[in-house]
Amino acid sequence: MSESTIGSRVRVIDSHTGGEPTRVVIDGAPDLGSGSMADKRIRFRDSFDSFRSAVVNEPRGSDVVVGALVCEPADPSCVAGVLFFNNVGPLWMCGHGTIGLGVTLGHLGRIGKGTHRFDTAVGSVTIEYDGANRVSFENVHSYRFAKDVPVNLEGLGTVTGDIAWGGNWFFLVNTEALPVEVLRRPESQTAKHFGSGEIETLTDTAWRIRQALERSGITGADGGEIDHIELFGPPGDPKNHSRNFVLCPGRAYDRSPCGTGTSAKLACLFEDGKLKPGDVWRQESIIGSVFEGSIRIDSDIMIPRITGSAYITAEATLILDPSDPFRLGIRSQQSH
Ligand code: PYC
Repeated sequence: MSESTIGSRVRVIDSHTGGEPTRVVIDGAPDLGSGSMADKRIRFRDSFDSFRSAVVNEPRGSDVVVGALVCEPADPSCVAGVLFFNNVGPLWMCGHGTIGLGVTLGHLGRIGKGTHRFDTAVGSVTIEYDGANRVSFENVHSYRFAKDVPVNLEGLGTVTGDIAWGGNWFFLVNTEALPVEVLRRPESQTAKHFGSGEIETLTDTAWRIRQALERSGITGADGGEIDHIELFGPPGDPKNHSRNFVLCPGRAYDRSPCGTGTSAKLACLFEDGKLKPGDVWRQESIIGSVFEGSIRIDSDIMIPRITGSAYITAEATLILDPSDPFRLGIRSQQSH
């Protein structure tokens, strides 16, 4: 199937994990051929970008929707292969999407309560599904690449942050020095009560950090683009340890605490000696939803485990009418 032969019907199941939507494509996806999931990701990126846009972008989706294309796994121990993507391109991995996929496959009766493995573009991950709405997953090895990296923001001075891998590249910034007091509000004022101006301040600040990283040539290992920015403040609810605001590659913010972002945070805590195996870290999102994180060490390698809940919101058939001028979605203007 080439881009020009994208079908006219695509079956999807929508869910949300801690408020962040996932759209799982269960039928009508292009055939990505054989090879590793990393190979399939490249084929998907280079040859089927219109399919990506048709599924997640307006008018069928929005900048916030993360897509998950289910395909044959390359690793035979896995029940499914999955490629995650958003409004501007493919992601490497997605934590809230992994939880959403688990609940979606459970909803379809394709998996039951128990342990299963998914093959992703960055390696296999193991999930534990409770048979209803709750999923824990063991992510890929996560680690801090660099600590206290200074970056100069025009008009805001220098901020420092850590660069860490949690399945995507993150720049993690404690916001004490930033004019985003909205992230330091007390319990009663989670994002449900924020004005759009306050979310825009967070978005603008995070976006400026991302642009400054790009301008300064600061990357993850092997030149990996740091395309997720994670700002931290104290929790809104004292039961939790911290609240975050995560800006994704297409300038949409994660409504959930971000599974890969929480993995990156666990890596930094571990390397700072602030988290050890057996501890539970409760990461709150900007809208007050929570992921529980913990770690295990396997031959010197840190493996994060993230737990959250997802809920099915729709079963749908997307219709790609050949006469529709926006059949393949309205492309996002944000750079990737
Ligand atoms: O949960 O890892 C995540 C994620 C990445 C982008 C949006 N959500």
